Amino acid sequence: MVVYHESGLVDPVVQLLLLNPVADLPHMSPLNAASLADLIAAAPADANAALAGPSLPRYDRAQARAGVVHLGLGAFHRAHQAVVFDALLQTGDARWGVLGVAMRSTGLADALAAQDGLYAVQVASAEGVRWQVVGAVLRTCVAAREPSVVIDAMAAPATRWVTLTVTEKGYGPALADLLVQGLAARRAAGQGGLTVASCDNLSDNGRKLQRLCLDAALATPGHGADLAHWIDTHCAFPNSMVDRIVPAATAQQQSDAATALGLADACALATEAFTEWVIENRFADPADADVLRAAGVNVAGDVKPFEEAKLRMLNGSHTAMALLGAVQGWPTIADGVARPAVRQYVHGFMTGMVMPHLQRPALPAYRDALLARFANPALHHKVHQIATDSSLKIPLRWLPTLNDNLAAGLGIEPLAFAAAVWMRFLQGVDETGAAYVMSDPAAASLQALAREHRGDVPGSVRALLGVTSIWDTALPQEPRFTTRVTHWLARIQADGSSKALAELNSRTNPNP
Ligand code: CS2
Repeated sequence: MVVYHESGLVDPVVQLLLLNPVADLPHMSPLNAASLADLIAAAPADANAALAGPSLPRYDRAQARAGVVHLGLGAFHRAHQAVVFDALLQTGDARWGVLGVAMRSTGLADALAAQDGLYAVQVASAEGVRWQVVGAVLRTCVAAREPSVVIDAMAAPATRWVTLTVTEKGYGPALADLLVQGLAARRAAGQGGLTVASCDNLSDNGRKLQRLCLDAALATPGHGADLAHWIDTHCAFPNSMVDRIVPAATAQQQSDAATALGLADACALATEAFTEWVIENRFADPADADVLRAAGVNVAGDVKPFEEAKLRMLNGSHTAMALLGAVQGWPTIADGVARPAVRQYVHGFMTGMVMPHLQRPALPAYRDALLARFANPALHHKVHQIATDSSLKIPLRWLPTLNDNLAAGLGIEPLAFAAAVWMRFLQGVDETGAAYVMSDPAAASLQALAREHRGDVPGSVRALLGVTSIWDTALPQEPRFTTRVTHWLARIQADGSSKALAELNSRTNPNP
């Protein structure tokens, strides 16, 4: 086992691993550069495919350069962008190695460092399971512990990109400060600009990040305007849509990795076969467009149709199911869509409420593929993981759909129901009586509001829809919405969410 030295915050994933150590693998060698060399020697490249062994990074990692500084080293980056960079390194293009930066938690960064940045990804779908060892992460560090490493890396000649997966709540002053310090150092060092690519589930994510950086640069004492001008003219902030379902890693993946590789991997994780990255054609180095295309990335003039479809269909359904699962007490998304009523609800929500406003082509096929992905039995994607930070996710995932439907005079029942489920979720106890802890920066204030109005449905709805950071100002004044949320919360409180859902399905959602 890796010994984690912790002085501050512990990454929840690592915490889980610490609680569930892989006790039965005490004598196994760790995955690292030396054991990878042994694996490669034992499985020559041509034999690899035939034997269907794990796919391995066969390029010379010692020659790879850290061209990418990634902020937000977590499971998602490691199973998504790092896999693309790994594929580019595999083609012999040595520019795509990654410095993986954890923002605060030290556990994963240090565990990866102890394995020379290597980790195994289990790619699991109904069709089967394959393993891939990813070699793109060359080094790791922790921004809160060693900010100068991040700033120096951003100023380094080899660095070409910064990518980010810092979650919805990460787009604040601390991030802006770090990026602007790094970009200022780069400018002072006389280096060219960077591509700074947000890979978070925000609409218009590139432009939001650009605004954050420019505002922070402008506020820099002394040379703010010059710095902002340099960033604006030399750096590119493409919008992007990223998609791959990557549940938080558990000890199960460690023991599965041990079986698959014959090595102990404290950083193993699991994901699905599906992966998609659509990125706006806006790069500091325009030649990157073709390079990324060759690795399967969709470089597009306009990301919006893809981003809207993904946020509203996938993430919108995820949040609705996560809250319902938390309230009803089923543990994973796959458990949810295995229930005919939940499947019918999600199908009806996407078809009736979301799809009419989207431009992505072939939406029925996209919807059906999503339902199949949700049903993936191998993923064990926990509803409480997705319910995390719902107060920040709801505005991005539900509000545009609600506003579009209200503006067009169309029905809004599925999301009125979901809003009522969210209100029931705030009670912190599911319908079987089991208590849970809400993980949300607004948990304390939202739960206090819910408690204050307990037993008073109209009062609860008024108070909770009055939280403008979530619901904005127009919706809470819209009786077509408020009366329906009140109806559904009353039904849920009186008869439970299953009966309420049955009523909703019988009224609005034709059986798929
Ligand atoms: C999920 C996403 O946790 C969540 O909020 O909705 O992480 C989702 O799995 C990804 O966006 C899929 O690409």
